[in-house]
Amino acid sequence: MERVEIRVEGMTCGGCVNSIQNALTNREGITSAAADLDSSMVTVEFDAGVIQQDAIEQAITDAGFSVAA
Ligand code: 9UX
Repeated sequence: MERVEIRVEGMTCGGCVNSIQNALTNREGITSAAADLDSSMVTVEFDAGVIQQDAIEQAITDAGFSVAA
């Protein structure tokens, strides 16, 4: 299991937290996603044999958020 922390722009409320977590955990290969509103960080645990970080970041942008550089 791999773990990555990604800084996300555009999370401004608890609804955003839920939608980003749901968007991520719906993806094959992602086992957990925990977004923190105060730090704007999302911690994602995933199976690197199934999904990679670029696709995780794509899922975040597909959900309407931006990934910070
Ligand atoms: Mo709350 Mo987050 O209305 O987009 S879900 S700002």
